[in-house]
Amino acid sequence: MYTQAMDLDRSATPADATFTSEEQAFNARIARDEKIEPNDWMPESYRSTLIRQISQHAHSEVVGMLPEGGWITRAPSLKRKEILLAKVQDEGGHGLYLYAAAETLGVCRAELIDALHSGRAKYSSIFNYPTLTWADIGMIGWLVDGAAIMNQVPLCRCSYGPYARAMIRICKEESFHQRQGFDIVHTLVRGTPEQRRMAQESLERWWWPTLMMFGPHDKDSTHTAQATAWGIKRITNDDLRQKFVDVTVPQAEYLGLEIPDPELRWNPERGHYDFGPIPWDEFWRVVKGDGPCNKERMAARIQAFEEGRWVREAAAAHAAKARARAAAASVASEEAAA
Ligand code: BYC
Repeated sequence: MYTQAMDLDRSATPADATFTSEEQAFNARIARDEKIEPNDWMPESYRSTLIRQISQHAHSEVVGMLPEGGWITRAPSLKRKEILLAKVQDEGGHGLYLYAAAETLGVCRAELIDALHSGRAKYSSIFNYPTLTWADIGMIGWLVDGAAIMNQVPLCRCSYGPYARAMIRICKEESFHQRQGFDIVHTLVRGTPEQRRMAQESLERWWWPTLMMFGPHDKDSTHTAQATAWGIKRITNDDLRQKFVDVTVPQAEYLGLEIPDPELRWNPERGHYDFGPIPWDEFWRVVKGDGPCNKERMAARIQAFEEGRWVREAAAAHAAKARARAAAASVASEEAAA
């Protein structure tokens, strides 16, 4: 349902005499849709763009555990609790694959985490909204994971090998997450009038923040043109947002829920749904740190990081001792052989 066509516009790849021979070879590989691997030559700006995007993506997965994590103890049944626990663990795993993919670009994880904790790195705006009711857990799965899949399926064909390969596994898991969210909402809309109201109220809070997840309009997007030329981004922010709206409106109709947009209507000439203006002031406020939960989210992440410090230090001390023992054993065996 969320699969994308992924043709890359080859005309976007320049073959210019002002490029060095290394750059020309790199551009030719991008034009042939070859994967770039960690030890291959790459322009520094390609490397830094990937570090920025992959680490922000990793941070989003890890911060994204918080809004749902708070509902694990309050899930309405043992089955829902088990599913939610597994989903939140999956998000932690996604963060780990992505930090590992970023590390292949020569940056260390401690630096990336420090950038998050000090407010220098971004993470997805969506995780700065509160989860007030159980319906919000359904909405995160249905809408937020649905939007994430729409954005991430094209990244499975990103030009950087380790990122593309991490995304394949992540997308498989996100697909399950989206379905479990839809199942929660589907159950609520078939429940009591109060449960239906809860689902509708939740949709009203999550709809616009979900559309903002795709990032600013293409005309305001700083990175899209270059990221597309490099085969990192395959589909623009606006095109992905439109695909998401087109897929989601019929799902909302099936659920009997009303999307909170009076301007939403099918446009037969465009073959797409038209929708109303996105509240970009709110988006930038949230991105700049002034959303409903930014401070709470960062405080929770920093606390978890500090509470886990002794485990990391103990593991590092154990690894150092094991290395020293192995080195001593190898010296002893060399002496015995001499
Ligand atoms: N929130 O030039 P643009 C998940 C920033 S986790 C905050 O279009 P780009 C899940 C952008 O960084 C899913 N900031 O940028 C987890 C840039 O600022 P900088 C997370 C945003 O990179 C747990 C500026 O705005 N997914 O699914 O070409 C539970 C201009 O934007 C946002 C990913 O991370 C935003 N929403 O395009 C449940 C996917 N949007 O960096 C679910 C990977 C934009 O210059 N990332 N900005 O200071 C991407 O695909 C791209 O980075 C984006 C933005 C489409 C997000």
